[in-house]
Amino acid sequence: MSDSPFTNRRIFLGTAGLGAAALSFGEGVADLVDHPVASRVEPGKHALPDLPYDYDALGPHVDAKTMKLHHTKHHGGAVKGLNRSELALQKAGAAGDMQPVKQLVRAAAYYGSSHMLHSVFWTNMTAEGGGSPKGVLAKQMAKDFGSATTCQSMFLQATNSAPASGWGMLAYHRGFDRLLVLQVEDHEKLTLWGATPLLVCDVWEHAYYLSYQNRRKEWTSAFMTKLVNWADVAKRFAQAKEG
Ligand code: MN3
Repeated sequence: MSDSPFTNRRIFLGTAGLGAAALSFGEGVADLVDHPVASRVEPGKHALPDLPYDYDALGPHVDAKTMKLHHTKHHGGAVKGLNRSELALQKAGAAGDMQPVKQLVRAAAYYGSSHMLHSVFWTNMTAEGGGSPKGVLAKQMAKDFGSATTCQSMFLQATNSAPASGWGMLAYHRGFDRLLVLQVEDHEKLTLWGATPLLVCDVWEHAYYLSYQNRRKEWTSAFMTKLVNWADVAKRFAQAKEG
């Protein structure tokens, strides 16, 4: 079972059978982060990255069961869905069959974006997180939003009001040379082309429901005040600016 754009999205409470999935753990998160262009991934060869910490590392702000479900079933399901879509597209291309293309390119965007955003999300958090952004990133926030605090408030407002299956995002747009606050619907909609995600907060219910139930604002507040790894966000900003 995996999240699907075409079937029931709210399935996670019914997928409690953990540990049975034969997921391939391959490339680390850093490979997606540090070499976003140089490392080619062949169609169907995406791998679920390991987390940079244990499943219980972010307690009490995110419980271990949520982390394990989220990583193995939701992110893992997205990796499988992406691989499946890509291989089906390859097969359709080889057979000269264009009929399934419409559905498959949509599925690849959905699952592929889920894979990308979750890979950023895990590294955006740390047990010793929260506090204030510093250095060049804080200066850019002040330049683009008036202050780093305003940027953080706007990020939270956008995240709290994102679609039920969605994300909040702080991104850098190289063409504008500016930071942007965005919302994401599902994983791939409401984007602005050319924007590189720096900080993302998952507000699909699977990200927080076991600990926070319907209290999304408590989750996003804990995310901002206790979990955000500003050093990772700053690193991503420097890389996005370099191009
Ligand atoms: Mn998620």
